[in-house]
Amino acid sequence: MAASTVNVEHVTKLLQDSLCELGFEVNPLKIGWYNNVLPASLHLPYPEDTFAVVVLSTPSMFEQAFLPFLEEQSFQGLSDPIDQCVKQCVSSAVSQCFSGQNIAVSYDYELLPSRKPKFLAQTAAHVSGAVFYYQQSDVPQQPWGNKKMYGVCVHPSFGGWFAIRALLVFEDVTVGSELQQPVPPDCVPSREDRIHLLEAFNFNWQDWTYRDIISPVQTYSQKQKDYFGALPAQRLDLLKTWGFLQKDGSEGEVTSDTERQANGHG
Ligand code: B12
Repeated sequence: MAASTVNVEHVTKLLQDSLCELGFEVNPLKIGWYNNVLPASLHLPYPEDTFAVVVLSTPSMFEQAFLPFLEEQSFQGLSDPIDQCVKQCVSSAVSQCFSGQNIAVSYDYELLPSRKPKFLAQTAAHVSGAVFYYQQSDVPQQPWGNKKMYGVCVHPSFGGWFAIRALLVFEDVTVGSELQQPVPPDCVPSREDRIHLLEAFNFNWQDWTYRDIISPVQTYSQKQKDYFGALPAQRLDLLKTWGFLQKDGSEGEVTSDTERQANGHG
């Protein structure tokens, strides 16, 4: 299919209509914005005006998409239930809204054969303007010496109570100047708070205090906290206690390509 231009608002609204009620947020971007901040080895192989959308899950995804997904017994065992649910929601929205179009969908947990992530979720979310990605380099006179500190995104409404789930690249669609790059909302402007944020994310991520660096409009429900607070093997047990899985363990072991499960990316 030849490259075509697109009405960005129309495409974004179509996806939004389908994914918002499931607790997702969609944010448009151009591939050039993403590639511009990355070294060539991490570029996505598309022209800079290529249209893309980054998909985030908000706190309501758990109740609006995940519990119904379990209820429908769509869970297959073998891979992470949340990943399966997100994949089902995103791929059915894509095929309903844009059937026949070439759309490359990458999920946060997918790796290339080189073991690099298929896309850098935090960079994509930052350049789309959905969140601010706070990195070590955003702290003047860093107090950590040579220690590598992982960066963390903060959402202006949800603080850290969200996850970045997928990148959709509309391979045959280019956009022009009608899509302007938004400035991400800097909701942690002070050096002190940025230090506090990065230390909480790197040293105490299990206590989730980094998620409350700003006052969020909504956090995860207690049920969702129980789920993401559990290790993967315990999560299956939780699902069993909630009545979603058979107690004989016939769904098998949950495995994943990445070690993310041990950390419970929620
Ligand atoms: C591998 C991985 C890990 C690894 C390594 C972490 C790392 N950051 O490298 C481990 C296992 C340690 C890990 C742990 C966790 N992780 Co993790 N992880 C990932 C994963 C899969 C890839 C990250 C990665 O490899 N990045 C590569 C490095 C090199 O990228 P980078 O540091 O950003 O560097 C680039 C930028 O600096 C960019 N750049 C340069 N200049 C500029 C300028 C600008 C303006 C911008 C925007 C970019 C930019 O260029 C660099 C590359 O050259 C992502 C999902 C994904 N697909 O991205 C989740 C992800 C980063 N993890 C996430 C989370 C939540 C966690 C945990 C809290 C676990 C949990 N329970 O949820 C812990 C916390 C960290 C800790 N204390 O251990 C979330 C972060 C959400 C957020 N709010 O930011 C992500 C995005 C997953 C998700 N689905 O939302 N994780």
